[in-house]
Amino acid sequence: MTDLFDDLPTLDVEWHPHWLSLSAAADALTRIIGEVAWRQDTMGTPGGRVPLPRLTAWQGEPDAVYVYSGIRNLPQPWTPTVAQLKSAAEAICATRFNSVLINRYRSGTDSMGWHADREPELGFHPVIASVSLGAARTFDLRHNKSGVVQSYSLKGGSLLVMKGDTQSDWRHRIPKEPRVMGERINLTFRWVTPRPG
Ligand SMILES: O=C(O)CCC(=O)C(=O)O
Repeated sequence: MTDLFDDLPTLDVEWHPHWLSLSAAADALTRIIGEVAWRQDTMGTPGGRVPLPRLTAWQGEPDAVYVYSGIRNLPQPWTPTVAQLKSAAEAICATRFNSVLINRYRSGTDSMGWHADREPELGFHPVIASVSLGAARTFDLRHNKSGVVQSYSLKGGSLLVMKGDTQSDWRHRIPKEPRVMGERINLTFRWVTPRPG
């Protein structure tokens, strides 16, 4: 017998909307803005290379090298506040992370397009812990086969853990929201297969 719900895609995420208190999240935002060395990377387009619509940083263990969109990320050392968040994320996820991609959205006109974190160095069924600080932004997940979209409002202090088939079966994005004035920082803690820089 076919169950009516058999075809609905299941999304393997854990959602902790109030993981950090409001004051802890605000404090972490201020400290991370100050302690991280921010980069303005570029991406290739048919018209040539253009700046990414956000600032980024990659921190981690020295051998946690990560290549995405043609950008080879050599890790910067952990900074104090990022290291604290990493330890807390490891405790709740019961796993280890050796790196983090940090994205800084200066306002609602900064964004990230549809993609999945499927690089070989992330391995099969990666656990990725996404910590948000600052202004709330919409996070869309779209199922590859059905096109079903599931959205979250990633408020400051929230934690979304993506697991299982989330990267193989879904894509995700942060759409532009021009009415959002505030700044937002997102940290995605990951385990990448170590390799020499
Ligand atoms: O800013 C976010 O919440 C999403 C970040 C993201 O998609 C990524 O790091 O792959």
